[in-house]
Amino acid sequence: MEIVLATGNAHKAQELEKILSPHRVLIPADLGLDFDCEETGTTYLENALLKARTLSALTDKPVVADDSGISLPALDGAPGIYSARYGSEEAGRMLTAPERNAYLLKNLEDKDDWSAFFVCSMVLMVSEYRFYTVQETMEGRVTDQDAGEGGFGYDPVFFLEEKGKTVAELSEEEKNLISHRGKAGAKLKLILDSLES
Ligand code: ITT
Repeated sequence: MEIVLATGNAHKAQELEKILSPHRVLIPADLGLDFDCEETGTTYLENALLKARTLSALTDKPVVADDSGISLPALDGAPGIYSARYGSEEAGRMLTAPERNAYLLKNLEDKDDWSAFFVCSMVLMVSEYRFYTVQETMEGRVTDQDAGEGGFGYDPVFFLEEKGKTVAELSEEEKNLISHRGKAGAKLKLILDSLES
């Protein structure tokens, strides 16, 4: 099946292409669509639904949207749904991923608990009144020993005890097997398979 992904994040699209394979993942630009969505929700699910609805209004094809982020109990759940723009308001410009990671580490300087978890809320919208939602997590901790070139965003500073590595040190396949996005996508893939049969 051919689906359109409601994202402006090229790394996410790359990951989802593998996760949902052999279903074909298009991005809005492939269809000449100008997709832009203000994320005004107060939860991951609300934002994922907003992105899915916005793109669904522009195409008849099934749409997948994902809203994700990282949360730290020591920071009362921050940055959470604001993970993409964490620290950017204070800086007066959009920070790069390494700058955001440095900002996170600075905010953790006086904290003992560096445990963290990623969340991914994913929506498959077939039509306005037919959609499926999944939300998954990946647990770990933030490290100041950043490592690895893979993945994106907070991956170089997200350490997995059981692997002895950061997420950025995992192969794409390894990350997809255990990540918040990989697990959510695997469930939605089963639904996509069932829609096709
Ligand atoms: P779209 O909304 O256009 O899909 P985005 O990057 O703004 O792209 P989100 O609103 O879902 O996406 O924000 C998620 C942010 O959380 C993302 O920019 C990363 O900083 C972080 N993030 C999410 N998943 C991640 C992952 O698997 N590894 C590392 N960082 C991740």
